[in-house]
Amino acid sequence: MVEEIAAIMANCGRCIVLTGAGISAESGVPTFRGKDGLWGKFRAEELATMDAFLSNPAIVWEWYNWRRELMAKVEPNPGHLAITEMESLFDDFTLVTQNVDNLHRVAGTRNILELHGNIHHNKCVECNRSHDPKAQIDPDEIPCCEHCGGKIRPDVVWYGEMLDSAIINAAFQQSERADIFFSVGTSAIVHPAASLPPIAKRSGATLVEVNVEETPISFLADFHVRGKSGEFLPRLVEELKKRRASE
Ligand code: BJW
Ligand code: ZN
Repeated sequence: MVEEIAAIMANCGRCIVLTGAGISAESGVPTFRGKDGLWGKFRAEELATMDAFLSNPAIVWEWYNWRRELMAKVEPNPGHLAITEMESLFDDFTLVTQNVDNLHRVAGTRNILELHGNIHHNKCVECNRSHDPKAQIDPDEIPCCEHCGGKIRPDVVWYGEMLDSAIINAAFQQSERADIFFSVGTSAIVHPAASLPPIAKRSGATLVEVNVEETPISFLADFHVRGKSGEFLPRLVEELKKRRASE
């Protein structure tokens, strides 16, 4: 399958890669769903909401402090690095990520649309103004915004919140124009990100899914690679490089 996909890629001008938590799993970052998606007795879905923050900001900050600490220690894996190399092999390449862990940037990928924000940034819960990125926030003394007195929260997108319109619109536009679209390490259930692969497919792109499991979009994929992104993507990039070199 590697050769077949690389052969198609070699004739493509526009490539999009959509990533989810699975690409960072091999770096040691827990995914959201499945058995790793539990934190104490809470599910991620119960903590990543405005309601949770309003009713118990301390526990939400404890969760984010724990994740920030973990994410500050981890490093990009061969999957992230392969995507960076892939970018250098296309004139038109966009990485759309649902991840907030910053690992794609650390890996050196440049054209990135971060759909769900960045866990290392802070903003005001009331007025949305950005605040100093501080590694840890004391859950018992959450700092307040100097402009409006609102509590400081992580600058990420919780359930029920709108995504940044410029970022999601750019992701929609690029998906409509893609020649080849990779959906990597995402359960493809959280919208609007989950609608990007079907949009690309409808617009004529070849759809490749790389996931250790089946997802709701697997049936749409032209190629469903059932395996780890950190193992498959480096092999694919090597194959593509060989083809590009012999052009
Ligand atoms: C590997 C691997 C390896 C493991 N290699 N693979 C339309 C229909 C129905 C509902 C909605 C809809 N439109 C909007 C909604 C509501 C909601 C939604 O989608 N709910 C669904 C659950 C049904 N969406 C929203 O609320 C969004 N806002 C919005 O649309 O605003 C307008 C609106 C408002 C109100 C009502 C209606 C519309 C916002 C979504 C924000 C999501 N936020 C989070 C938290 C971010 C902050 C943080 O990190 O703290 O984003 S939730 C969480 O899920 C996080 C992730 O980015 C996101 C996606 O998860 P992901 O990345 O796919 O991870 P997993 O764990 O689910 O999957 C990992 C995968 O990797 C698995 O498949 C593994 O098999 C695989 N894997 N190891 C390859 N080595
Ligand atoms: Zn404020």
